[in-house]
Amino acid sequence: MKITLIYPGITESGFNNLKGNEGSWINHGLCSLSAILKKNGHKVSLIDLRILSDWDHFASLIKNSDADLFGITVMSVDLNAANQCTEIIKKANSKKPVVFGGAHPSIAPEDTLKNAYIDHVICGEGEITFLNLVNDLALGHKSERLIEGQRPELDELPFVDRELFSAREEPFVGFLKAPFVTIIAGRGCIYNCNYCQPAEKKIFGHKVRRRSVANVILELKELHLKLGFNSFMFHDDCLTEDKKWIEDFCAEYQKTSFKKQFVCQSRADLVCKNRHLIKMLKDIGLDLMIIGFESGSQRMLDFIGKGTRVEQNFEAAEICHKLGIKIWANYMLGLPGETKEEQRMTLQMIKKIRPYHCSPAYYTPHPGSRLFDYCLENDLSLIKKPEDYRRNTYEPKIKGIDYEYLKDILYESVSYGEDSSGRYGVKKVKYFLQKRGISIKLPKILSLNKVKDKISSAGRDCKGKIHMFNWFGRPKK
Ligand code: B12
Ligand code: SF4
Repeated sequence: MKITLIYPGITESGFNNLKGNEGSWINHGLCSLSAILKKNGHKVSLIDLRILSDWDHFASLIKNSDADLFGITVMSVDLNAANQCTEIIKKANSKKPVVFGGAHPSIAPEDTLKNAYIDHVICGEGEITFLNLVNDLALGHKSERLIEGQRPELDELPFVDRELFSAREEPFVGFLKAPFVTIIAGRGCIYNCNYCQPAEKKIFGHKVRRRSVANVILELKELHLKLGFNSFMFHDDCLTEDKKWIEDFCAEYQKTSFKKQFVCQSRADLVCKNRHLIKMLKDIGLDLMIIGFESGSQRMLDFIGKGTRVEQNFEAAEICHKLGIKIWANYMLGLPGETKEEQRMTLQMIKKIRPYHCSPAYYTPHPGSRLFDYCLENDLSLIKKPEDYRRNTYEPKIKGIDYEYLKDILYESVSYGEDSSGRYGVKKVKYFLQKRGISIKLPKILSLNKVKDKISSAGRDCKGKIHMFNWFGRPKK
């Protein structure tokens, strides 16, 4: 069969825009589906909405398409875009099946099925079940509309088909050397943060399934031969959760004699608990650690079910500083019921942590999480449409939060990021002057680190495809 997979991830940046360096990243879910379909003799192509000019462009591709079936990956934010794709496909040829899968269908199957154009929805992991469905449909068999995905043995899956996406993956911070790749060593998360779970458990189950160390190393070696990459990032939600796996990985990785920078995500409590693991990871190339510190208020950390303590946030940061690992700090502002005092506590926390990069978000309720349900039950959400599920710092999300006040906190907090102090320092001054009715054009001042980042980014891509991170500069729509 000829299958066209669709990546509809245009909600944040729109069409014709591999916006920000993350915008260039492959979608591992689709690449994994593609690999198994191709291995079983099917032909697979991709429509990546991010590189199209508009809906007419999409419609013309569909009109000329010889695909027998379309498969669309859907995060909650992209639901409208995915539905629009389906409508265009069905208007062009109502007989071609459209299959939805991914986070939103797994979390909210009934909501997904509301779109009568969708032929099948696969919940959870798709490799085995989608392949079976495609094979059945090829034989003219009928199948259920809602199908529960069967979990694969990760080591038995072929490596993801990176050629599906035409764009080169770009590093998202300047000090990471290109070529850059993203990789996933496992699926699932055992933790229970209220702003996230049970979504992850609905997609991947209650346990973490990790690929064997040998399997991951083999993929890295293959990638080294094919792409000669210099840096990489683990997408795993919490890579350091399995002590034994990390120890084995570090030992085996050392044997490759690779000298590559890498990035992974972890939690403050785990960094504190297993500092020797963090040292081992640093020794083999860990240069940046993404940590969800989330809040400087213990009451808020407890409210979101993070399972960490504010003191652990500080201790984890100290461990990283001592080891020379840069910190990418995720934190939330504007949680339901958060007081101004608590917001200032988060600001103070960021000041003390001294991250390399500050990555704040206004708390955004996401479908599939307990906090999302809490916000609905208590009529707290300002979210009106799926697109509003994007996490950002320019759209109010929760009733009762003083977002004007939060802006002060936000700008001051980001100024403590090592990479952005200059830029946000200027933004901050502008913002405070504006508040006093003074509008001036300040020269663009960059911190030394930002200058270094910019130079290395520019060197990486002379076609100017790279846009530097712009989390905060977006104008209000
Ligand atoms: C990497 C990642 C990103 C990357 C995506 C890069 C890319 N090009 O895909 C970046 C950083 C850009 C990103 C952004 C966002 N992300 Co994100 N991201 C992830 C992360 C950590 C890994 C995704 C992944 O590769 N998983 C591994 C693959 C194998 O799993 P998978 O994609 O789910 O695919 C499997 C199944 O779902 C299914 N499947 C998937 N698609 C399809 C299609 C068909 C047809 C079928 C049959 C099956 C199927 O089969 C696949 C194989 O088993 C996940 C968390 C996680 N652990 O999955 C969050 C996650 C997907 N992201 C999430 C969110 C909220 C966002 C943002 C909205 C955050 C924001 N900044 O506002 C944005 C939205 C971006 C957009 N679309 O506009 C949520 C989604 C929740 C939801 N309700 O939709 C998740 C689940 C994290 C969480 N727990 O909150 N993200
Ligand atoms: S936020 Fe991270 S640590 Fe918490 S449950 Fe979700 S994936 Fe796990």
